Amino acid sequence: MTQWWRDAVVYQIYPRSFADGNGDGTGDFAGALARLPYLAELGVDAVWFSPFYPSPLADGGYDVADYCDVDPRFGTLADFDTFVAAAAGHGIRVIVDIVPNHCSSAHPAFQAALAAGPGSPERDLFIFRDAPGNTAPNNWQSLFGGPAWTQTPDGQWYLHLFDSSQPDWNWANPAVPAMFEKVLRFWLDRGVAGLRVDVAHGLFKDPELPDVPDPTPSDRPSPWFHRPELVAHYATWRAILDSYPEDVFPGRRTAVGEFWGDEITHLEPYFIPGGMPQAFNFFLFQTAWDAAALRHTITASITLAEGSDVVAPWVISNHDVMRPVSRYGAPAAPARSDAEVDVALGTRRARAAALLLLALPGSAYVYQGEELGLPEFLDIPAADRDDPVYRRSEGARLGRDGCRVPIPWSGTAQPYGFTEGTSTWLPQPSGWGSLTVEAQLADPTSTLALYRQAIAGRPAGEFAWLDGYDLAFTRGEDFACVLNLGAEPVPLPAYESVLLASGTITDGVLPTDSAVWLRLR
Ligand code: TEU
Repeated sequence: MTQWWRDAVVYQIYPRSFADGNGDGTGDFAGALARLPYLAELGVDAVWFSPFYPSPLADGGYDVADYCDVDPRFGTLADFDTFVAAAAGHGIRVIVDIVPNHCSSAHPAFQAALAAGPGSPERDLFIFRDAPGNTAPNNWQSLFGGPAWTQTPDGQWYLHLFDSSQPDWNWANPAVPAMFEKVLRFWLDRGVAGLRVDVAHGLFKDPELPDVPDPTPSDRPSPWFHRPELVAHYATWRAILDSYPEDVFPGRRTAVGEFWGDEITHLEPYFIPGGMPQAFNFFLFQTAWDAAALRHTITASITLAEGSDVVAPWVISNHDVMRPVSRYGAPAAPARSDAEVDVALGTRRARAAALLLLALPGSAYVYQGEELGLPEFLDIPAADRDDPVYRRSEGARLGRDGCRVPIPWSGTAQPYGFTEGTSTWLPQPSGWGSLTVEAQLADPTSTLALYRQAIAGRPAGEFAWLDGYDLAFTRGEDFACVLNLGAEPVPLPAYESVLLASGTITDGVLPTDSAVWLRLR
């Protein structure tokens, strides 16, 4: 059976912010359904929905209160099924987000654990501990800031690697993997093509729960990340995926793990035969705008996947990180206000990065709005900010709201066609009229046009670095992608034609901060 995901382009939908179908200012399945033709025209092979399950939305839905239903704000299970069927009609597969490390404190199992009290089997589904005095059981810190433990009224503490409203499941209790197997089957039986696995390097914890010398949050192997049990665990999930027939669409079901690491080597254990089919490669966007550094990252990434049947999709943005335009447009330090971003510079570089992303071998994930070249909205008023990262860090970290702003579809002012209502759940900035889908569809030089052409014309064939360039490679016999990250224009190799360019090519010269796809002679 085909492994369709090996070279697919997958589009990430953040449901709250993609398209609103009922006028309440929050995105939903009805809105997404109406925009399916847009996705089909963009040419993507699949969409991945960030969580849409019943949730208090304390962490944008990554706090799940029921893994097998749809939050009424997004629609119903029937709306989900309608979307899956309609997407299939456009040749688009659907991937859902599984959040196995933690749930919402509103989940019935956690509520039952609170009620049942210390020592109960209900509490053993989570990680509850006694601790002497008024100090937490150990020195672990939440990734969102502050201690990773919260005390309950009866004195016991529970572990949460993220927000205090996101208690961690106890994966050492066999009831937890058994429950998640049912969740997987629930969605696979509904015809989803795959799963995105949240915090895939989490789940299992060192049972001793030891103090660590340096509790600063990081993604290196630790008593809570990259535990050895994970590899065998994901082999069982792969077996479930592979047990599904090729009924709804050609090819196997897939799963993509959100494995973060501080170093590429931290991901090595997952690249084995029979591992989770895909493990995100976040190193591309974590690498500075520097040709040598990017070249090093790309080589290491390709080497990582060699010899395994695991794919490491390329990513330059998602709902957790600053949008590329703002990242590349404020190279010295992460910007904290819109005034610090050189949008023109960032846009040139983000367009070049898109041609890199879509020319590299293997699959690529595109986050909604990336194809429009949206900048981060950094100047969101404090009162409107929603991300728990902002709240827990008391503003020391701005959080991720700026990349989650509702998509501008049309018109020249807020809400830019996102909703038929007047307001949106997060504010949109003024001045996005030229960035709307409508405006960009009318402009053959737009970033949207670039993405559409690049997705339609992705190269195939063997990857090889092109000698004599800082950052250039060939695919097969006659395709080349050349990037210029330097300060001077770069003369291009002899070519038959320019297939696609992120900037303007004159006299066979590639301007700075741009990329080109060439048909070689
Ligand atoms: O993100 C995971 C995440 O943020 C950490 O695992 C990661 O280690 C670190 O932040 C990167 O250095 C996922 C979701 O994508 C995110 O939106 C959620 O907030 C988070 O899990 C909790 O569910």
